[in-house]
Amino acid sequence: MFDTLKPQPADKILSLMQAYRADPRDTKVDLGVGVYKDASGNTPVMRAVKEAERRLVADQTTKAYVGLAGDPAFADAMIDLLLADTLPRDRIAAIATPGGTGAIRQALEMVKLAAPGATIWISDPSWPNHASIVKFLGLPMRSYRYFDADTRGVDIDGMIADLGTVAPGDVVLLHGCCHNPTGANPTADQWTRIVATLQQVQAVPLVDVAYQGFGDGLDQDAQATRAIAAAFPNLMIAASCSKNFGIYRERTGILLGITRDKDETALTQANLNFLNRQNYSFPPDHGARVVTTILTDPALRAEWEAELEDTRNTMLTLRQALADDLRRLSNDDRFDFIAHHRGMFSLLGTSADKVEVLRADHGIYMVSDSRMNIAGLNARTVPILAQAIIDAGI
Ligand code: PLP
Ligand code: TYF
Repeated sequence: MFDTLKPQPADKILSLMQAYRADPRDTKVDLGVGVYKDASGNTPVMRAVKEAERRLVADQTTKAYVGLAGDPAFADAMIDLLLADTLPRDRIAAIATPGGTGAIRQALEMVKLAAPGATIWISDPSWPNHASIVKFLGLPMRSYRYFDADTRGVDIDGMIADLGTVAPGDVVLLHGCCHNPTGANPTADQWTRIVATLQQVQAVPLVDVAYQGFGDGLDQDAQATRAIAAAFPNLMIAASCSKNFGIYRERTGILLGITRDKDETALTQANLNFLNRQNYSFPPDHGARVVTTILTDPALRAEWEAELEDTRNTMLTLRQALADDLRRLSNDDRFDFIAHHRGMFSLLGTSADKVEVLRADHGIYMVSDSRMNIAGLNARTVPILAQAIIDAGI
């Protein structure tokens, strides 16, 4: 059987992670995979997570199965974090999933089940797994313009024009905040235009929220998602706890299906449970329980929010420092976009050849599309990167 297999395309982000690990240079700088790193290059377990895990180990009396949708308390806590009081609870169906990737996968499986002819619209560019999973499931796919290569901001007119051609019932995948890979995000006014356009064409939004709290703050980063949730009868939200709780390997995420009313919620919930059962039965529980413990304990939650806020501010400081150094070295403002971008990433907007020069000559690793993980920098490496960018003629 296995002799019929063909090699599969590698994930360029994960291949880069391996190449970095194999590089013997001690001056190497990892701006590849989207994992938060502190100034010494470590990805710490957050304080509130450590404490929640300590309590879980001490207090947990059983590891028996929970339920196909996961722990209902996790759904309630995540719905509150994502949507606050935007919608009545009986309009929301929810399943816990293995990470945000699991949520995206289940969302697309749901499209296959509920609307097999629907086209999935993806931003150009987007996180590579989006297109890869859509393709794997055999769903029709199209892309919409998103990034303005000149300004390195959102090409809002191109985006609105493309979204205006979406057919009723098509699914439009949006990054709720902190766009990956570009770092460019619509303003509040631009989101209003996007929502109006999607309403006009009767699209079904699928909002990917993988970085809540990494951009402008927990509530601010949820504003677009909440505006979308309030504006459509049906939509899905796929959220990841990997980054904002720093629990990457625990595989913790959630998929929300927003419905018209409580009868539709019951039907949607039953189908989401069914999808979980077809794929892995019960979703992982440990990370979800850690998240629930933190979100429902005021003191732990305050501790988590404070550490997340430090993380966010560290990235903003690094952005500003890099933009300032580049302004000084280049004697112009063409790199100011780095300070305006939000989230972990900025797309530098240069060629794969220049990215290769940075890797070969300077040991600086960024994804071939020129995406840099800002959190991979520190006060020592910011000037090194800035000088290398100038030396490479970017
Ligand atoms: N969506 C986007 C845009 C991402 O960048 C990521 C990566 O972390 C995910 C979803 C899902 O991540 P995970 O499956 O690790 O929770
Ligand atoms: O974009 C990133 O770097 C993160 C991590 O298949 C990631 O989202 C990368 C690739 C992948 C899963 C997670």
